[in-house]
Amino acid sequence: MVARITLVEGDITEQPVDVVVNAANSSLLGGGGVDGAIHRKGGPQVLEECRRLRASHWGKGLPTGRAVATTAGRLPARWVVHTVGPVYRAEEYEERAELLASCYRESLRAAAGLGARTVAFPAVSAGIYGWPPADAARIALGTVAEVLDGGDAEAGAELAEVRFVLFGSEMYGVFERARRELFGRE
Ligand code: AR6
Repeated sequence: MVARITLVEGDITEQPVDVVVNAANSSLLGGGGVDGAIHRKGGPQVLEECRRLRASHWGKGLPTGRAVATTAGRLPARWVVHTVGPVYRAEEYEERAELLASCYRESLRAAAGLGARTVAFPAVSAGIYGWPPADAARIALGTVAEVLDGGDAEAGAELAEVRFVLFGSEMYGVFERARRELFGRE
């Protein structure tokens, strides 16, 4: 099952997958990092759909750990699933780590609901939100593997590939090490 998890170094806005996951903030109105890149390249259609989602459902903001879908505008993907990662805070580690895991579960559930077979994730919370990369990688890979292994039948069954798209060789190396630690050499 873990064979369906792949790691690539690159730019998530260039991935021709069914779903690209965005590390958004609760406003859903864009920001820096990967969020900025997705909105820049996706164009006004993505922002417009985010605005509509805010108006209809998420006037107070999308809660941390949740995920919602829009189409992908000019991106080569078909949809964007926007999820809100937790800001890192060591004093509230357990609670926030659970929220980070929830981002991956909820995003995969949303992707499965769209009939997606291929999904690309960035390292949610591991940039501006300050999550230590090695720990972010363990939570990301561990949670996705659980879903694919059938822990969540709703989310895992149809997914052929979950791709982590890591920005830069350093983050790629961190994920590669975490993958080896968690799953060995399979
Ligand atoms: N493709 C793949 N990964 C990328 C890309 C890209 N084009 N650009 C950046 N990354 P971040 P967060 C990496 O900060 O920590 C925004 O302002 C980046 O190097 O994008 O969840 C939102 O609006 C890092 O490894 O997301 C929120 O306010 C990873 O993506 C806040 O940032 C995540 O970094 C969310 O912070």
